[in-house]
Amino acid sequence: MTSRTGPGRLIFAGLALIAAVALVAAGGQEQVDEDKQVADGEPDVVLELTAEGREFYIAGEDEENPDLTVAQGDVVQVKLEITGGFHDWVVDEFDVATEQMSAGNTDTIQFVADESGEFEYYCSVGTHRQEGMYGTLIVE
Ligand SMILES: [Cu+2]
Repeated sequence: MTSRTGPGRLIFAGLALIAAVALVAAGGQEQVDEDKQVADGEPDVVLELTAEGREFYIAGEDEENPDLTVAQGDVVQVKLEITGGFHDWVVDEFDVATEQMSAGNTDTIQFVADESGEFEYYCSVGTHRQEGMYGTLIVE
């Protein structure tokens, strides 16, 4: 007989949870962490980024993994469009991450850059970060 609490059920529950989190993330306005992860209201800064290979770009520009500069206290909106491969955009210190997405998809996140300093943004997919897919978010 199969057990109702066997590993298969646990895996299913895990997948359902991941799906639920993904749905919330896709909604954009739902709040995972009201203080930081999602900031309501109009952004002070909108960063339109693309990702392909092991590089992020400011949309329409050529510099690979560019420095991104914002002011402390800014509500920062990041629109990430995947133009090749499978990627996300993460900054640990601000607890922000887009969805991991394949080419053709876009995700928008918003957070408050409430600490000054230099922080690494990176792609958390596979070994992309180790392969150089990161840059610097400067909050000044
Ligand atoms: Cu990546």
